[in-house]
Amino acid sequence: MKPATDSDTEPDIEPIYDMVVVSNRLPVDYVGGEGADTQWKASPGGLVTALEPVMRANEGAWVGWAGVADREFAPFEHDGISIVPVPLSEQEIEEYYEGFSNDTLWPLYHDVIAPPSFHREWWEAYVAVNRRFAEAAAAAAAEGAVVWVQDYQLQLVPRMLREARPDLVIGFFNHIPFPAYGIYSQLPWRRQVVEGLLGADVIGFQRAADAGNFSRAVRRLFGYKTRGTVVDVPGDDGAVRHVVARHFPISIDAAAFEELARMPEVQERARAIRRSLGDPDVVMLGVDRLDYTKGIRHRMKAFGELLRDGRLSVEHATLVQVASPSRERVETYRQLRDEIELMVGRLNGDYSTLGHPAITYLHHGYPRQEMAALYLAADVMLVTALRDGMNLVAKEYVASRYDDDGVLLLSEFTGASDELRQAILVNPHDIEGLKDAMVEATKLSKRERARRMRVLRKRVKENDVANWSATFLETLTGVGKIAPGVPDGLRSAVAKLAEAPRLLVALDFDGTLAPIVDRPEDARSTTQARAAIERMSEHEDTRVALVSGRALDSLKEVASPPVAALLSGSHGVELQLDSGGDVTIDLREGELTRLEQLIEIVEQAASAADGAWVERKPAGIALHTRKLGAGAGAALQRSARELVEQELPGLATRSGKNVLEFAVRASDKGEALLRLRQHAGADAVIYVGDDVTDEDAFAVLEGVDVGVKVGQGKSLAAYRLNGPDDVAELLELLADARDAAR
Ligand code: GDG
Repeated sequence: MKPATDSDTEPDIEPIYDMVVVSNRLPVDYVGGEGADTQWKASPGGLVTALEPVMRANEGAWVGWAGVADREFAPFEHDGISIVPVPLSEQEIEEYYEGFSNDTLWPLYHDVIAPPSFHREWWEAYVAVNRRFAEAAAAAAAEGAVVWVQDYQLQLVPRMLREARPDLVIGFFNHIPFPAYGIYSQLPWRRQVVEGLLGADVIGFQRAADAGNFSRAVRRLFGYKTRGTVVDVPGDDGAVRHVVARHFPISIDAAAFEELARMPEVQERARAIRRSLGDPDVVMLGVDRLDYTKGIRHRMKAFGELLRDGRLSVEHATLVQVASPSRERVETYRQLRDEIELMVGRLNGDYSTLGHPAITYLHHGYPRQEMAALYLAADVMLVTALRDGMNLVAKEYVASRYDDDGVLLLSEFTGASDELRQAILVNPHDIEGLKDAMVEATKLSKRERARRMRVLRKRVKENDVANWSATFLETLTGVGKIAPGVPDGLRSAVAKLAEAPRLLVALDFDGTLAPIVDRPEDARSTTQARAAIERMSEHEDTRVALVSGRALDSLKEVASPPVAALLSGSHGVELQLDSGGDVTIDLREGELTRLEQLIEIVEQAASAADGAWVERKPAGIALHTRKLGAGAGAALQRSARELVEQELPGLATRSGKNVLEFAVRASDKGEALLRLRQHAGADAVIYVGDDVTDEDAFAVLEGVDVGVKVGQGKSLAAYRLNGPDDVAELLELLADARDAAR
């Protein structure tokens, strides 16, 4: 295969995804095979669990590396999520991943526990690979989409994305700590990295302290103003962009862990584990990736000294250490493994007796179920990290202990220690203190264990991973600020609007008046909205307009608009200004010919794919791919687009969710609204819509006009509502106010 270079970055994907996650690794691993026989296996990490529901609900795409060098894969669909693989060459894996990410940034961000290496060629590879990820994300993201970039390997992506696609809403989450400026400032590329991050709208960290360190770095390096969690970033045009930098502590799927732990076979396995260890009184457990940040040596040193001093004995207490293999090609990690294995050998040689191991050391990865059994088998969980963004193991242990038993010993240098205050908190550098805490943990009464564990469990259940992603995305998209009902600000704006002598009430249909349904022909306005519209239409000085992307005929069919309503269909191409009157669209000769050709090309392309259907519109055609699934749908859209471009270059295209439209005459809802306003002679306009195409209409509002965006997503509208029910309430308020004003 040809090596991945900067030039072959044209990803084979349509910009149709409203939600795009970008992370170094994909949620699937390449297993083997070629072409159609390529096999993939889900790699169920915490992030996948957290984002799966969001991704499915939004038909999202996931951009990342497949975990194998020098291979290119076309985008595909896996379990309802569209996967967009980004290729990495062997050299890039060495320089960008093992080098700059894991041997420069990782040690630097973990308070230089190990010395970071700085190499200029690693930095160059980091820049090049970040650019490739940014390009892939830009290619997949629909207009106004939300793109959520994950972790320290991709810190330059937010800015690169913003430069390419200013329309996007960009979030970034840093899973590891962000160090104090004194340490961060060692990085030769410290300005570029902060600039990279500031391309995001929201930058998330694990702890408040991390967010504070970041804000300080911004002030020191650029002198930008920061107020609380907001950074003011000046743009080239003098305008200021507000970037939020704050903490969003990550968590786990607590219910899933509890469910695992409650399985009878897991409990039986937990008992078997204890028996195999010689049934000691106390099982201590450590579970970590084999990483120098995790404090594995400190914990073993403390345990060894307790055995040496006779404060613990192997008949009474044993230590199980799972150290799952990690980054084995990085030299520091090889050395660490040697050191730990030497220590384990020594301690076991010195203290184990037949049938009573001092330390059971396991250099393996285990299935989740086995992890749950280990958690259940452990009386004391040792989390002694020297620095850790969060530490999910601590939370998994707590979630598994539905029996309210077990003791968590937790380093205060983990993010988790901010929340899990009822753990026995330790400073792992203080070996004497650590030893005392370990002995204390073995001596806690059952009652005290239960008291602490109940509080810990409550905390982990309340802030689970679904909560984490929802909170982050709410902050990012502004949806969190949409309270149910009509907000006060909008109420007063409506009161003012109602005083206008002539008012135009312009409304999108699908998703605004009518809830979104599977079959477009089944869409209907809410009863309440219809009633309010009818009331307003009775007054000659209030004109109601429906402004839709649907063809006018289809709009009339589903909306049954009042006789007096003005109608705009096909994104403004069709206008009906008098009931029963002529639709103002007369295609010129050339346009008619092009339309016929267009219909032929698209219908032929669609006939090749089962489930695709085309909708003829007066000045264009829409290709619907919803029933094909995202992967096949995108492929069909791609081929249709290519065919049309070849045969009829220069046609207006518009891609929406599962639909690709071509038109022989370009128009949009903004142009439609200007015509409608003029026709109605309106002094003021209110426009309500939920779609990206409604943004063209919001863009032409002025003065006292009111724009209301329904649902999440970036918008020019000044107000927001949750959905059609709240739109109905708004229209009722408006109808009342209009009645009262006369
Ligand atoms: C980074 C940050 C932050 C481990 N061994 C096995 C296994 N694991 C699972 C654990 C846990 C996860 O891996 C490890 O998560 P941690 O949070 O403990 O640590 P990092 O890998 O360093 O993760 C960290 C995290 O990102 C999330 O933001 O908390 O601070 O460093 O879920 O259970 N899972 C299985 N077999 C193993 O052998 N199945």
